[in-house]
Amino acid sequence: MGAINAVANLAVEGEIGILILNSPPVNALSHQVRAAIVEGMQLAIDNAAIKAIVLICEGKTFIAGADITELGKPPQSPSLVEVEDSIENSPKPVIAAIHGTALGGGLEVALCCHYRVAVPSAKCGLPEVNLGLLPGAGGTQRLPRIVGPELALEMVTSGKHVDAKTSLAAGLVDEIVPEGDLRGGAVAFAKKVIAEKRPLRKVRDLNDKVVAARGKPEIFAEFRKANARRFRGFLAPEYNIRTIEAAVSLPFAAGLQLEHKLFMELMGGTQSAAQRYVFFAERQVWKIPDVPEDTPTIPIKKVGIVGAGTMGGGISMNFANVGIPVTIVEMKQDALERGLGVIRKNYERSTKSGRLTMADVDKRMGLLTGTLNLEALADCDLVIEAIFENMDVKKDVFGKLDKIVKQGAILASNTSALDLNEIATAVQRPQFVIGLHFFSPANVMRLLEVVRGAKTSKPVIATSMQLAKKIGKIAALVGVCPGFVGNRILYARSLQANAMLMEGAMPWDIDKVLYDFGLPMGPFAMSDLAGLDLGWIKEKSKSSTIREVLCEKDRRGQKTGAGFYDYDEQRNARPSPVTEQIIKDFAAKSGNTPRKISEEEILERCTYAMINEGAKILEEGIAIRPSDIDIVWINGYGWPVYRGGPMFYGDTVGLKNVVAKLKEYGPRMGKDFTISPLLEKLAAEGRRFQDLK
Ligand code: 3H9
Repeated sequence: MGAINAVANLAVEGEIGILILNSPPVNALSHQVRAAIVEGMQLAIDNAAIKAIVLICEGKTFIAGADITELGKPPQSPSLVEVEDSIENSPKPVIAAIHGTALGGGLEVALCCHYRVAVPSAKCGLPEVNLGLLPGAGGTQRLPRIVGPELALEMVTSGKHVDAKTSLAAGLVDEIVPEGDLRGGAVAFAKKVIAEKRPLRKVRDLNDKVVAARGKPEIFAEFRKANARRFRGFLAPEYNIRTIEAAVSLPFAAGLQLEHKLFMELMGGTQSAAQRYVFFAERQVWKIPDVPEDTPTIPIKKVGIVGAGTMGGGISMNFANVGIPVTIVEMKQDALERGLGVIRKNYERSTKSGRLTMADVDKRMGLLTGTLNLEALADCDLVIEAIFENMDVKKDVFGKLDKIVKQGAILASNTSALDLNEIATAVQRPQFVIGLHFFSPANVMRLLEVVRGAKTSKPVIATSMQLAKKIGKIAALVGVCPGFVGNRILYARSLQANAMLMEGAMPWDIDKVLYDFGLPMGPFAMSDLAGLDLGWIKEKSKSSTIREVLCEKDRRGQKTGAGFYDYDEQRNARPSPVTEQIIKDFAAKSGNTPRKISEEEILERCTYAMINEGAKILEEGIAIRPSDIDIVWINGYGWPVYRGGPMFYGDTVGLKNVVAKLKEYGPRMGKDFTISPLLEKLAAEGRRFQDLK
């Protein structure tokens, strides 16, 4: 076996040369890996004993793409295209041997091999779109030539990984070889290629499938239409579609040229910069500086949930989904039955879309036990309290749980705003108390804010983070403050939105700006969805706020057919003259002279107030890093990923500009508004949040 460089070897087995890459963690196409492939190919070609070449990887996966850390930096030779040429133009057949995932540039390299074999668990994909990119090394031109434009469109715009069986059926993979013996299977396949004198098949020369789609623009028109909602605001999906169109309508070389041009355009834009940042942010968020990876964890074999309402039910589903039994406690039998009924209905809805079978539903429901007896939680390893937001009631429940639940178990609260440290005073084991703030609907939303109390122990934190991963959430560790990270920033935004109502803007003016910015909805549409009567008590209502007046008029949001907006039967919103009058009356009382507020001002005041609040959160150590705040807002509130989260957006706009604008708006920002010293400091130094280490 001959070493090529630190990340590759060339082994010779009879007539087969085996080029083995070993560059953990994912064999990404770093400069070193690229150099190794070019050199290894040359060595194999020069070796007269070798008749065919197998390209295979050590470790957990085949090449998972270009090295994302190198993207955007000055190119270093050999380029990926040179690597591909060295394979595709080889006079000896090259076989890609795939395990794990062949992704992005990795699949593009495999597509330059003459044949591909894979183990049954392998997956192939072109996920560049998730980085705001398109496959820039020929993938957009080669993939449709193998699998046809329809599947290619789906793959490049969704980034989804296709399993080995589907890959085989689509022609992407030529043979499935036994799991656990990829090398043996690939060598056997290579021998067959030699024995049968199979040709040096180049994907670039396959034209049948693209020719068949020529002159059928409806393929693309329909695809665009069907996915318009999913693609809203994103550049990359449309660019990807154009490259597949080019594969169909242009010769290979011209298609490649367009691919390169569009790739470079995306690469230089802010959307891709944001999405690449988010890729790493999603991986960083799990790393807690003072809770090392080897921190012991508590096995969670049984979970208890207090409260079978919307939150309790949704939370329970997360655990049942991964096979963990859950005991749900309610106060009254009818509430318990209602809660369990809602869970079943939610599951049954998934059978309609084909995501679950009825057997799956029964299995999951079988893991849920309802009871009116708190004592039934005695042997749980984790109990999550999910009752309404009232400190006294929560403390009472925690006090009881402390006496009932076995020692060593975690006692968690799903509070979205209350002081976790105060809740922890109700128990004798505050080190076992933590906040697990799920977002509604808890069975759907990906975000989990894990709230660290002053006394929460490291194993309890480590366990919570590990469990979050297990149930498919993305968890951000945050500290205790009103509203934690997500809702605290939301509050800063709503102060601005409400203030602007008093200055002359209407809810729909503000919502439109934020929707156009890329959020799923603005603050007023969101309030209507959540219900305006959250925390509203009829008897105490004194017509003192817009919200109170709306509730008094039974405009309590979507559920009553009216809130800030009027709703039709299909819940389509339209501006409401009633709301408009209420707002105008309040504005008149406030003494403001109404003015036309520009879209720019609406956007800046809302988003810059958020950035400012985020900076305060960092100053106070409530979030570990700016990118954690971005993860919260992307996954909990639908901040558009192509804008990278509020903190990244601040960096994009330039913190100097943010501060200058906040100062310009001055008193309009509110009498209690202050600029974060950290934000001012970074702005003055010309630094970004990303520069904070
Ligand atoms: C591309 O190919 C462009 C070309 O078309 C054109 C070029 C001209 N580079 O996710 P994990 C790191 S664009 C650098 O936790 P898993 C990751 O940060 C690329 N680093 O593991 C993490 O580091 P750390 C298209 C990468 O088992 C560690 O590896 N390809 C890369 O859950 C482990 O990652 C993609 O977009 C990379 N390409 O999942 C694929 N990939 O430990 C991106 C990973 O320090 N990768 N790292 O936090 C993935 O989807 C997943 O990593 C994978 C493994 C499924 C492979």
